[in-house]
Amino acid sequence: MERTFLMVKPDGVQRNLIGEIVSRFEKKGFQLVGAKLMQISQELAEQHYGEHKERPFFGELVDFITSGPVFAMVWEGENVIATARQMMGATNPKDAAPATIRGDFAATVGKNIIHGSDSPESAVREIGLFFKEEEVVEYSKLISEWVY
Ligand code: IDP
Repeated sequence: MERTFLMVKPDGVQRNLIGEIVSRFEKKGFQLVGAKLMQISQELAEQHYGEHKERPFFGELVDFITSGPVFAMVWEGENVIATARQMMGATNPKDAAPATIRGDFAATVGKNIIHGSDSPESAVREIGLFFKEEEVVEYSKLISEWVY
């Protein structure tokens, strides 16, 4: 079963969208296996967004992601990495389709509500950055039989 790292960014927390976002992934049939409200340090932000270090918006991105609490999550399910990216919508909300999270709730690329791993390699890296092994819980639900 695949796992991905999803995070409600500070704008999503401030706008009371944690419940809405968790609900969408629950209803889809994915299983929450780790979650915490946390304040990201400068160091963790720079590690997490390391691939964007040379981009002109890097400073702005790190300032934003450390500007308030985020809600970090690990979700599990078949094809959850790619499906979660589809449910999030395009990076720039102006291109995000209706019924996606960014399409429905976000207006600008700088404040686009949610982060999600873009590949199996990023998922492993990001889960490891944000969660200790014992913070990710392995458990089964009877509903899985009705989803798969
Ligand atoms: P993703 O979040 O959809 O995976 P990435 O290309 O990995 O998109 O970019 C990481 C984050 O950087 C985006 O979610 C967005 O918040 C921010 N970002 C991307 N491009 C810009 C930009 O041109 N200006 C400001 N922020 C940007």
